[in-house]
Amino acid sequence: MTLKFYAHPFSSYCQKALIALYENSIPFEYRILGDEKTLAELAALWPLRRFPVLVDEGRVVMEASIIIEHLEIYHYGPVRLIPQDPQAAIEVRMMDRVFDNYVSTPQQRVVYDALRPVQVRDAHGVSEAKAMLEKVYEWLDARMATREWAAAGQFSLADCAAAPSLFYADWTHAIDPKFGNLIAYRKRLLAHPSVARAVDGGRPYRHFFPLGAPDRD
Ligand SMILES: N[C@@H](CCC(=O)N[C@@H](CS)C(=O)NCC(=O)O)C(=O)O
Repeated sequence: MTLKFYAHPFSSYCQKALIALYENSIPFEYRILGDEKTLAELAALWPLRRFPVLVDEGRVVMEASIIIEHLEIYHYGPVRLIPQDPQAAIEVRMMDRVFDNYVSTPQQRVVYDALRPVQVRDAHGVSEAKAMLEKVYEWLDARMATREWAAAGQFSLADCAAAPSLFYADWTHAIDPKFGNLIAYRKRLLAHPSVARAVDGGRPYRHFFPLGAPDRD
C-alpha cells in the first residue's frame, strides 16, 4: 500500500522528511497541502494541522523526526539515517534535537512574527530568537570544524534536520562570514542530491517568504 505524505514543498519540516524519502527512493503519494480537500484531510488526521504527516497502512505518523524513525523501521533502504549502533544513534538524535529546538524554533519565531499584523509584533521575542541563533551558530561552527556531517561520521537524521533549518535560518538571520565551518557545512548540505531535490521543490513558493527570499541558494 502506498505511503501518503501530507506536506508543503516550501515547509522546512516537510523538507526534512522529504530528504529521508528521497535518500532511499521510497515511493509515496505526495498530498500537497494547499487546496481545501487536502487541508481537510490533514485536519481529520491531526487536528493541530501541523505538517508533515505520514499515513502508512492506516497508521498516522506526525513529527518529522518520528516520520524518519518510522521510515527507518518499516521502509529502510541502503542509506541508514539512524546508525544501528546505539551509541552513534544517540549522537544523531541529540543533534536532531539541536537543529529543531535551537535553529528551527528561533528561526520560525522570527518568521511567524513577520507574518503578524504590525500592532501585535513582538520585537523582544524576535531579538531573543536572533540571540539564540547567534549562540547556536557559534557552537555549531566550532563543532563542524572537524566534521563533514553533523553526527556519527555519516549523513543522517541530524543532517535531514540541519539542511532546511540552516537553509532558512541563514535567510532569516544571516550566518556571519566568520563562521566559515558552518557556512561550508550549509553549502555541503545544499549540494547533497536529496537535499537539493527537496530545496528545488520549494523554489516556486519563494515569494511566500515574508522576510524576502534572497536571490541565492
Ligand atoms: N514539531 C513539528 C513541527 C511541524 C511544523 O511546525 N510545521 C510547520 C510547517 S514547517 C507548520 O505546520 N506550520 C503550520 C502552522 O503552524 O499552523 C515537526 O517536527 O514536524
